[in-house]
Amino acid sequence: MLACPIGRAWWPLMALLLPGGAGLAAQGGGSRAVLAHAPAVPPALARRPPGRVVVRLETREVKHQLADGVDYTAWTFGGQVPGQFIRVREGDRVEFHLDNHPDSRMPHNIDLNAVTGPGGGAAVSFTAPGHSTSFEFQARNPGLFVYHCAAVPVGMHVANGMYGLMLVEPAGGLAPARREYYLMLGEFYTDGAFGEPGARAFSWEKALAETPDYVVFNGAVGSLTGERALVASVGETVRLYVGNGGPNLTASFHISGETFDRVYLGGSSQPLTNVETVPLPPGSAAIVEFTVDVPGTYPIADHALFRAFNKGALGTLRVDGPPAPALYAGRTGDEVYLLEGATAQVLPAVRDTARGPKTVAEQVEAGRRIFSQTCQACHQSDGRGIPGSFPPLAGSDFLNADLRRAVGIVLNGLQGPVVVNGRTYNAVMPALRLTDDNVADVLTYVYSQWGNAGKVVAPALVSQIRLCPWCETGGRPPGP
Ligand code: HEC
Ligand SMILES: [Cu+2]
Repeated sequence: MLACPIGRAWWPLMALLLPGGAGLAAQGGGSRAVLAHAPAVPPALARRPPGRVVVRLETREVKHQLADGVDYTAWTFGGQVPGQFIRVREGDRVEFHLDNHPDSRMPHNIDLNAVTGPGGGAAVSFTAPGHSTSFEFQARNPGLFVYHCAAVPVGMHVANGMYGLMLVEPAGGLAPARREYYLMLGEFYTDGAFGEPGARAFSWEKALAETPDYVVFNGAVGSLTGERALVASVGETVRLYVGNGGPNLTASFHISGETFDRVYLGGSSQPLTNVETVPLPPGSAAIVEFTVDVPGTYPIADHALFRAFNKGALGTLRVDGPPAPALYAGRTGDEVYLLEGATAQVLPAVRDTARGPKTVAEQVEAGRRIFSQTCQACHQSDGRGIPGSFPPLAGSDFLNADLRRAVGIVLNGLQGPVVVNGRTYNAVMPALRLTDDNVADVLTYVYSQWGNAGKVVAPALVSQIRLCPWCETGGRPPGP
């Protein structure tokens, strides 16, 4: 988002000429704030003087997709989880309207942590279905603040998705940043296991025990992966507005491979610098800034890792641009690591070649061990994977259709959407550091199990594919 170069005197004209072009549009008794759905952020406010701003937010109860095949009735501010991003300026007088959709079954209200006054507006904004309430406040403290519903039972309204962020820009505006994104973590407590398909309902027991099935960015598993990954180019400054809606867990916001240059916790004007992980208790937010220097794919995660890999709190930042070998040289070696004096007996995965190639039975046996050490954590010991996260290898049409592709996946990893037995998975399988023998054995094992196609993979084929990854598909991993 670039700062608007147009001076103060031009501001009123700008608002008329470009409704929405700079965060506000002209309207009767004030200017109407432009709201945005995550991961978008409304445009910067062009350093205008403080004024009267009208914010209209609608509460709606909607059918929401938590994960592939998993539906949930979310309660929302603006129709999505998280709620729409509100952007005003320090000193603005905000005329706030809360509209509760006539189809709602619940009354709702709003507690804005940016408001100075009892309950942050909750007491005066209680709104029955089909009604609209309004109240006014001055945006006094600059910073990034959470808002949420505070109608009883409060925890349940928040657990159903009723939270969002409001930015109060400081009087002098924010420094220009090429990219701005809105990310919010939240938990879902359902009457099913993670990924269990169907229409799921809220679980009071799990919410009380603080054991969510889902911990996700922007309301759903996969909201920031594949085609929805965040993007930037080398040299650009990225500003993330990151919040935690909770309702229960403290988040540990992290991007793997990117140290944050500056982190402004809540409304602080003093940044923390060179931060690896940002602690975000429920009901808090931070502005996170960094410049991207090395191209590639960066995992965005809650560093509480079972939430990231098993409950959904995983996204992607894709950076394009020229390589930067001075900062990051990529892999510079890959060889078998043998303990000094080790023999084939103590390291059974490496075989005495004098005995000739392994029999298929030997390959399957060796592959079983590699599978339990390397693949099982994700694909599970019975090869059935975890719905919504890790695709099955047992009876996988994708695996059985193309042996060379399977070898390529084990060598190079896989990301982006992939359809296995009619279900789409969109996650990341890392490249695994295995020798050619290991890859041949583990795939021979996988093909020999669970009704799979019984193919045998020779180490020589693996070496050939390693030398020429994705040869057959012109250098790109084959898609669905
Ligand atoms: C860290 C977790 C993880 C590990 C470890 C892992 N995988 Fe995967 N694997 C995945 C994910 C996630 C996908 C789907 C990736 C996507 O959505 O693009 C996948 C996809 C696959 C696929 C293609 C889809 C299918 O179900 O047929 C194959 C084949 C596969 N993995 C084999 C293996 C083998 C063999 C190993 C062990 C040598 C292994 N994986 C280890 C996570 C993992
Ligand atoms: Cu509510």
